[in-house]
Amino acid sequence: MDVIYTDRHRLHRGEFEFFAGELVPCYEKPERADAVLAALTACGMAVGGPESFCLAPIERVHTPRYLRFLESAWQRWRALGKERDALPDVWPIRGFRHDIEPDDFVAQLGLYSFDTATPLTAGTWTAARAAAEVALTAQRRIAGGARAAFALTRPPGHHAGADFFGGYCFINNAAVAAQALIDDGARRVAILDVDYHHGNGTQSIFYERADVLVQSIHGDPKTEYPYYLGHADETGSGAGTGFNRNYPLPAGSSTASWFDALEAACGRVRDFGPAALVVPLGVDTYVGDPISRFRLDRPDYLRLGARLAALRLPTLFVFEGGYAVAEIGENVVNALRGFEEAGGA
Ligand code: 6XA
Ligand code: ZN
Repeated sequence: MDVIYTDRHRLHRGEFEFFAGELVPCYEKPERADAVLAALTACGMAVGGPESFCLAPIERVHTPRYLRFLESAWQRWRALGKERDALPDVWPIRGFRHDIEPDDFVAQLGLYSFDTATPLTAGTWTAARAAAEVALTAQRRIAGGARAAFALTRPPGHHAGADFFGGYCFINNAAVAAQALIDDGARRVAILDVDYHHGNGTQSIFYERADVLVQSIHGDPKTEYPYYLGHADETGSGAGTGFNRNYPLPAGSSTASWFDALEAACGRVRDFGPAALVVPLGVDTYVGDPISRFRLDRPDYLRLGARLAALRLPTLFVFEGGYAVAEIGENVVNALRGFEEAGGA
């Protein structure tokens, strides 16, 4: 299967994040993508670079105001005399105004974000934009008739909404790719997010849409990040009613129950009849992941890939989370190999 990758991801290298009130080294680090690339190369997968794109396909998913903010953020932070990464410290929660953009840079940082785990750094914009180009290049392969492609994106994307960043994500790579598939003529696209964390950004972007089915299997938000979205009763609204499905599972759930959820989600993909499938692929479902609590083991990713291949759809995998760096490459390779060996590509 075609793999798209760029080493521009390394330009985004956060130093610290807040984790349960403590400043700790970022879990989301360049070594993650480097490890995946090494594993893919070792097993002989063809790796290509991204094409260039203007902002238009990214603006189909994100607001111009938000993208302008991201693009200029580092320069404005530097102009305040700052050298370390930018992190927000105030947010406009319930009852505050979101329609007026404050002039103050830190206030804007809060307007456009939702956590303290996602440092904005000197190279964040370049890396995030390059990741979107990786996803769009992989999308073009699918639109051009490829059976499958893997976008090795970093920073990840599925927590980023139309106008906010968080959860290590700035641009929602999978959403940008799904929208591009629609814009290239697909009547319906299914997204099946298998990362440990609920894809809140993707859900919010497509929540009122009937042409993009969004499903996510994840740790129950009552105890797991991102906490405030991802419950089973969130099924879409307006025209999108019935086109959003969540499968929250308790932290510590068995692998058997995870695959039961996958089976239910695949059944809904089949019934929806999409032209293509987008899979935000996080491997933080791995039993050894340092920040997550499911129990999938290495061979389980082969089974995941094989199950997705059985849907017989053009399939675009987009890399998301996974923090057990020593095993991350093997787990991603297994998902893609499982797909290929089951006749997927
Ligand atoms: C912040 C946890 C962010 C989780 C990011 C992730 N404390 N999302 O892996 O899929
Ligand atoms: Zn995750």
